[in-house]
Amino acid sequence: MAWLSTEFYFYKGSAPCRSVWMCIKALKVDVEEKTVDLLKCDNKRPWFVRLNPQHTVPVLSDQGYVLWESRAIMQYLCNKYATEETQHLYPTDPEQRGRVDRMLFFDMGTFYQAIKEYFAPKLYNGLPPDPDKENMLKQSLDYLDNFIDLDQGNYLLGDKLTIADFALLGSITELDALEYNYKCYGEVYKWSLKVKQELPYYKKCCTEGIEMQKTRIKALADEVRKAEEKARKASIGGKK
Ligand SMILES: N[C@@H](CCC(=O)N[C@@H](CS)C(=O)NCC(=O)O)C(=O)O
Repeated sequence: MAWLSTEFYFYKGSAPCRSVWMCIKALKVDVEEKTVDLLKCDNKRPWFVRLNPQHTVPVLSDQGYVLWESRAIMQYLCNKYATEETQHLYPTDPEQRGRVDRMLFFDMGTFYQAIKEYFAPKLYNGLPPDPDKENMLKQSLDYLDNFIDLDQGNYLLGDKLTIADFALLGSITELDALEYNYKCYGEVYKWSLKVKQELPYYKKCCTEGIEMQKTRIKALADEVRKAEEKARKASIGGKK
């Protein structure tokens, strides 16, 4: 019965969806996976806008309780479904939790924001990224690089995997889809490689989505290139 089930509305090509999906897998929560195809504008259909008036994915509907915003969903899922074994994902100790929250806010307000702003022309209009915004992205990668101390453990906050790893790794997968080279940020690169290799669900939750996003970005750029070519030919009186 739908009301009693836990549904996860998502699109593989969306970075925040990939973060939540990894969290669902880590917690072993039994969800019904419901694809909302952004390319078909499923998120603008009345049934979905009734669910989430902001029409974004991911959305979780847990026995009728509806939540959107990826980081809030991960916090909720841990609060509700973490066991002794998975408690480390969102620790209850105030100081440890504070550090996780700090990274979630850093991801939302600084890192993912910088990716979105720099790549907005490419993501939405098939144009090169905005050079005026590149420093913002470089600076946030620099911050992240300094936050990570792999001597303390393989994860963002030391020796325990937390939802901060899922959030930031989700953002990193967006950089992967955009084919942005972050190898020069040594700690970021090493951390991301380690968690990608270690998480048994990384491939399922991320690989196909990254490829989908790459394909969409390429198709958009091709469209723009063809339109420009057509306009150029028309302006010099060439044949169509
Ligand atoms: N801050 C939100 C961002 C969600 C978001 O913007 N999702 C995009 C896909 S990556 C979306 O659904 N866009 C469709 C729309 O805004 O209509 C989160 O982390 O969940």
